[in-house]
Amino acid sequence: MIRPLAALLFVSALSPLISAEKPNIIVIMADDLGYGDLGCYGATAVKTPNIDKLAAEGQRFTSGYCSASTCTPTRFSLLTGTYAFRQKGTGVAPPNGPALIKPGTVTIASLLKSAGYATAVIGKWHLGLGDPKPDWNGELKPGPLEIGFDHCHLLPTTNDRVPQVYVHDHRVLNLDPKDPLWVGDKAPDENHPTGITHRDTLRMNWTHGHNNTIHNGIGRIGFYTGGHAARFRDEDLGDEWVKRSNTWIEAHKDRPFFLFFASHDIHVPRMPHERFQGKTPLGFRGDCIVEFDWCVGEIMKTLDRLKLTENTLIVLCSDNGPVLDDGYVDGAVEKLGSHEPAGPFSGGKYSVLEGGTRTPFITRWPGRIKPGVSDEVVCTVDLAASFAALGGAKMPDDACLDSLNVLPVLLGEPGAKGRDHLLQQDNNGVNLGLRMGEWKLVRSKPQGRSKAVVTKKERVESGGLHRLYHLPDDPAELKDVSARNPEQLKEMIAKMDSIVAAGRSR
Ligand code: NG6
Ligand code: CA
Repeated sequence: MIRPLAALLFVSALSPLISAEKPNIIVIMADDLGYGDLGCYGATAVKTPNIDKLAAEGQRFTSGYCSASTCTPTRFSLLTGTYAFRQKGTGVAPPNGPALIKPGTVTIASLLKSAGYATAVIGKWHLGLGDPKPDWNGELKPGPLEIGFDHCHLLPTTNDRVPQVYVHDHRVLNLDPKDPLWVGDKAPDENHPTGITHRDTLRMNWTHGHNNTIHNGIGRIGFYTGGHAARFRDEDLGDEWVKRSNTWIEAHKDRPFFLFFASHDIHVPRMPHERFQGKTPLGFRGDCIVEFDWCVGEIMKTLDRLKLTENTLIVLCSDNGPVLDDGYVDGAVEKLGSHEPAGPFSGGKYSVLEGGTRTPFITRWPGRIKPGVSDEVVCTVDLAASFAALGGAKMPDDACLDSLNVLPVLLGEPGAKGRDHLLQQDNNGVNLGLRMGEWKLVRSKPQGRSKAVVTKKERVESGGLHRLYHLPDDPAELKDVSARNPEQLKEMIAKMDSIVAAGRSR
């Protein structure tokens, strides 16, 4: 696309590296979406025509990963380009958690901003706000705006964690000062209705946790009061992300932009809009996949309408593998049938088996990418370095410590090589996985251990600490072949240790 000369000159003044070829970039991240959950990855019980179209017009990766098997660490490493286990406290963030990425940190957003991009994040954040905790009735900073985003419109943590309000730039949207918002981890008084005291009134029962404050007839994690005018309905979240994104894209159509579209779908409580309810035989879990696909389609339509499709790179990915019962009774288990959320892999959310982090991964840029399927290894942690290369941003040597520039692979260039190794982690990096070519090493910590480093003594003593799998014969990681491949095992243990100990892998 040729941008008007005046706009070009204006942007050139901001960054000497800008060029007319710079594409817009949209990262669409689903929540808890598994490898097998989309039509283009083999699902038949749920139809995903928009995402399938994206895949047919771009590169579909069979070894595309997120870096962790829960949300917060994957998002931390997507934005910072650094494995989350390197920073303590990056496991699933609580409702009153502080901003985990400190102002001044180089991020995917600050890199692109320095290259002249307009930047925004719309949707789920879950990386904490404020320091040392969020000031829900005041300014919510630091947050995305302090680490490179020009604009944010957020679900602050998760849809199952309180409070159910939107954060718009630095403030809770529609907050009435006469009805202040209070958030805590203990009930504010003994009469506060909870998922335990009022269980029979709930419209979606809980199986574990999720029995604190009730909102929209659903028990949540954590307690809150007030802020009634600011509260959303779960059913409307998808529409909200689309509406806000379309407005922002349209307002920035004349300059390169970077949008992080962070859907809450298909995280619990799964409560799709009424018009998607009952659309699949899989219950609300499947219906939320349909809602997510609809959202993707709406963004695609907006790009078409604004004639931006040709010069926009879309990366579609997930933040961790699938889970069926994540705390609510929503039919996901009972209605599963023959659907395989993790495709051919074992494990899922919370696991370092392939199902935990090998997830859908699609790139489309009609002006540049030839359609195809790629078996090369790429990861969400690589997007920072790859986008820096694409946008012409200079990356300091001491930033994005694990982000590799895999841009040629993302663009489907013939002969381009992806990663030759990738570390995978669970929520806190207690358990690790290492993919190297056809091999996979799994390190499960002895119970009660929480450090990422294992001593030699522990390794010898703990016998079953490491398992080795040969993925082409055994994608489901069922047969430990470490005893038959001592050299391979030794090499991979040494590699895993060195990636952890070196503090960086770039
Ligand atoms: C767990 C929650 C789970 C989900 C997860 C975070 C319980 C019992 N389980 O602690 O429901 O919220 O955290 O999910 O509370 S994530 O996709 O955001 O990482
Ligand atoms: Ca998730």
